Amino acid sequence: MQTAVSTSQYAIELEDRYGAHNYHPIPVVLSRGEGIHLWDTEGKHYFDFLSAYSAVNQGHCHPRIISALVEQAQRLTLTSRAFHNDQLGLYEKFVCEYFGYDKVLPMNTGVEGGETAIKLCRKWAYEIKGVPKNQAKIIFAKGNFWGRTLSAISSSTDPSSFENFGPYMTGFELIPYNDLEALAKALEDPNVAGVMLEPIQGEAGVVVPQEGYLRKVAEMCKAKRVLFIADEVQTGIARTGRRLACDHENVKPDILILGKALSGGVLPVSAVLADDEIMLRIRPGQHGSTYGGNPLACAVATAALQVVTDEKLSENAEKMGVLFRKRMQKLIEKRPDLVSLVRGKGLLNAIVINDSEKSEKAWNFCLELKEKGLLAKPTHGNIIRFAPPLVINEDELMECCDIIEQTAESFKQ
Ligand code: IF1
Repeated sequence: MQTAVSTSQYAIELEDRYGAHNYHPIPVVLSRGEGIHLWDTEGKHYFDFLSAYSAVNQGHCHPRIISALVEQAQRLTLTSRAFHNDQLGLYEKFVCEYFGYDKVLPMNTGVEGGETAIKLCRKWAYEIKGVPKNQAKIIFAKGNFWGRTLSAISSSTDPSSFENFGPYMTGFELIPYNDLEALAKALEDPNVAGVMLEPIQGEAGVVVPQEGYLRKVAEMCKAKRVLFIADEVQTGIARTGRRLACDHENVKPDILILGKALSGGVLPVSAVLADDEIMLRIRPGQHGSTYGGNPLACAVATAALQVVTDEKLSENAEKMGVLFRKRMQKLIEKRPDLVSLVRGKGLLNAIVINDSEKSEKAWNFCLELKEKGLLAKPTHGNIIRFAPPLVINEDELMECCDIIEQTAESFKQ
C-alpha cells in the first residue's frame, strides 16, 4: 500500500479523479510540517501564512501536542458518552477555568459548535425568556461564515455557500456587520433569542469592526435579554493577540464557540461554553455526538491550550502583528497601484489588492508567493489573508515580509 504519493503532479491527478471537486487549492502538495514550515512532496520549503485557516496557531506538529496525542492514543481514544472516561472531567474543568464559564459542551467541528450554540440559545429562549415555541429569531451579520451545514448556509450572504442548497433554515435574520443602528432595530422584535457574530469576520476578508462595537453589541443584547453568541472559531485561541478576540473589549459572550486551534491542528475539536442558566437547558439525551469529548480530543486540546499559555502566543501574536502591519503599510506606500490597504488584529491580517473583487490578481499574487516559498490564499476575490502560526519570531516574520515585498516588486499585472 503506497504510504505517500511519489510526485505532486500524481497527487493532484489522483485527487481530481477520485475526489469531489469541492475545493480549488493553490497547486502545491504538502507532505511535512513543523512550526511555521511546510515542505512539498519534492522537498521544497514554504512558510505557512494560512495556518489551515487559524487551526495551526501553535505551529505544525507541535511536539507537546503530538506527544499528548501519541500517549493517549496508545491508551484510549474513544468510549462514546454512553460511558464516562478518565480524561473528560479533567479537560472540562481545565477549559471552563481557562475561559471563565460554568460549563462546556464538547463537539468536534466548528460548525457543530455553531449548531450547538443556536440550539442552546433557542432552548433558553423558550424555557427561560418565554419566547413562543418555534418563534425564536437569531440575528447574524451579513458576510458571516460559520461553516457548511444547512443551518450555516441559511445565514450566509455568499451565493457560493447557499446557492441551490435550499430550502433554508427559518428564524434567521441578517443585519449589516458593524452597524449598531441596524442591530437596535432588529432587537425591537421580542422573539429575538440571540445575536451570533464573529468578533472579526474572517472569510469576509478579515473585516475588523469599529472600536467598541462588540461591547455595544453585548450591552444592547443584555438590555433586551438576548444572548450574545461569539463565534471565535477563527479569532479565538490567541490569534488576534488576546486569549479571545472579545478580550480586546473585555466582553464576555453569553455563549462562546471555539474550534480549529483548540486542538492545534491535530484533530477536530470544538467546544461551546456557557454558564449554567443556559447550558443546563440541555438535558440528558437532548444533544451530543459520537466523538464529542473523546479522551484523545481532551488530551490533545489540553496540551494545545497549555502551549498557548506557556509559549505566550497571544503576546507574540500582538507584537508580531504590529510589525507585520507596519511592513505592509510600507509596501502600500511603495506599490499603491497593487495594494490598497492592510487590516487585522494580532496575526489575523489581510491585504486588499487594488483591483475589482472579480480580478485574478490576488490569486496570481498568491501563485507568485508560492514560487517564492510563502503559502497564502485569497479569501474573497481581491483580499489575501495572511495568518502565520503564532510561534513565528521577528526574524522569520521579517524574512516573510521580504518575500511578500519582493513578490510585489516583481508583480506586473
Ligand atoms: C472550508 C472559510 C475560513 C470559521 C468560523 C466556524 C467555522 C469556520 C469563523 C466552521 C470555518 C473554515 C472552513 C473551511 C475554510 C475555512 C474558512 F474559508 F471557509 F471561510 F476560515 F474563513 N466559524 N472556516 O472560519 O468550522 O466546521 O470548518 O471546523 O469550509 O473551506 P469547521
